[in-house]
Amino acid sequence: MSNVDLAARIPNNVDLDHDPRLQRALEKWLPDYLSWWQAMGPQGWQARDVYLRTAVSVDADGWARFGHVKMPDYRWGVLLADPVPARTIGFGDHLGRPLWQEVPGEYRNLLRRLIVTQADTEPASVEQQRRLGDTAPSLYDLRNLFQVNVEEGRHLWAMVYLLHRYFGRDGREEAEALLARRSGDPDRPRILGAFNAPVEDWLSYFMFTMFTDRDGKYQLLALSQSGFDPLARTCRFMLTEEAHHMFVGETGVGRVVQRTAELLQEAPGRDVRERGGIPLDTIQKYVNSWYSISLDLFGGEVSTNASDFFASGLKGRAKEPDYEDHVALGATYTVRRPTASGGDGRLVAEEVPLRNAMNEVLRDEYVEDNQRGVDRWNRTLERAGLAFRLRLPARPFHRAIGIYAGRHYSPEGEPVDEAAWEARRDEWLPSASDRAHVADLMRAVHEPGRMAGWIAPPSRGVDGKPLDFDYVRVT
Ligand code: BYC
Ligand code: FE
Ligand code: FE
Repeated sequence: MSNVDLAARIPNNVDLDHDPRLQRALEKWLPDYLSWWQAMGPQGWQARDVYLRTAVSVDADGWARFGHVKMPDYRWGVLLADPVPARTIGFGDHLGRPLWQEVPGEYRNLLRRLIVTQADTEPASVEQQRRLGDTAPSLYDLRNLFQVNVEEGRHLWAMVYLLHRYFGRDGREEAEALLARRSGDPDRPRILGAFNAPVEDWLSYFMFTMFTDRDGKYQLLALSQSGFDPLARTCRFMLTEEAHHMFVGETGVGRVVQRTAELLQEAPGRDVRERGGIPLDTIQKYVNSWYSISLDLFGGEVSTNASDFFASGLKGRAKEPDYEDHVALGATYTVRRPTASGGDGRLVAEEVPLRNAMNEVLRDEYVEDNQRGVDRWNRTLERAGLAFRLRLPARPFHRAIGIYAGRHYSPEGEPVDEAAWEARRDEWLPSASDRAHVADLMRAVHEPGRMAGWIAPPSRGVDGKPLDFDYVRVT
């Protein structure tokens, strides 16, 4: 099963050549995908050679091949992880029953919605990042941007395969619609909030890959547990690629922190802005912004959708096998919700049925994972002898989805009224002048091995190559 047919027009390990109808359908979608990629993918770089890894197998060792390719020639393939022997449905009402290899009729709409929502984020992120190539701080970073972009394209392929293979005509229509929506377009926006937010500078890009791609990691972990086996296997392989996206984010922000720390050490007390760096409090505001937008991606704290996804066996918890109780009936979960409407927003603990709190359970794991990254950034500050520490804002801060939406909270989680929010907003979220300063620093650096002045070099290159390797051939 794990043999990948690389000679095929669509590389795959799903025996596409034994299903001519499906193969024709996907081959018909391929040119539409390529037109979308040309129109909405990295602008101005399609003809350049980029040192990219391509997934060529699903074996843990040696699944990727590196080489210079032009992005439109990237081999976007359909790859499913090998089946897990003897796996059965691991949670919900069908616990212990055989996995579904075809769509269970009663859950068709629920499942399609999950797949379409996941799928929609992939091209959305490519659209959000399409102009960043103009201002990359180094060829190393430029290459990493394009690597992430082509892999998000492959993630779209992964989901479109499921839509075409398992959902007939509706699936084909959804696959077309995925190429028609546009990030940030008021008339046909992408489905989820964060995927309509502009990503205009590289600090935002690193925050996006740190926080928003990490939502991807947790949603994919939850879907990897799915009783619908093709979805589980697809997501399992996507996670292999996803790790690099978060590496780009965490080390990207880490290198900015490091550079700022160096500038502060060289000239204590001086404004790092004058020396071409990004102030720590600006970095904190970008954290506040992207972290809170990404928290929204987990959906409401109390959600009947989440309960349905879990009960049906379609979407589990990130580490479902680690729990003892896989049915989650009768159990409760404590959420801190604002006192009833008209109240002042103070939070009171409330017990809710565990199944309804599954979004929050997943968010808990996500928060912890982020904290580990923030702790690593703070170690850099500590080593530099600086007192400043970065931190994740409290969960109610700046939320648009769920029980905190429509109210205001400080980064410490204290309720604040409208006037206080307006007065302090620029302390908590990037202000126009913070954005202007960051925008001003965004200038492309194209000399191999050189870095822009606002970011430290990475500790090593890609695929064992030196830092001054020609990761992207600019001419
Ligand atoms: N923005 O019951 P509720 C990735 C909607 S990222 C706008 O509270 P539910 C990637 C919701 O749809 C991973 N709308 O939430 C990262 C519902 O609408 P309806 C993407 C939102 O349904 C970087 C209503 O509000 N994968 O891969 O339990 C680069 C009430 O919703 C939002 C997935 O998301 C929002 N933030 O949970 C590239 C996995 N949140 O039904 C890629 C699949 C909620 O009233 N999706 N709404 O019309 C899901 O599991 C669920 O749809 C969600 C929402 C967790 C997203
Ligand atoms: Fe993805
Ligand atoms: Fe990603």
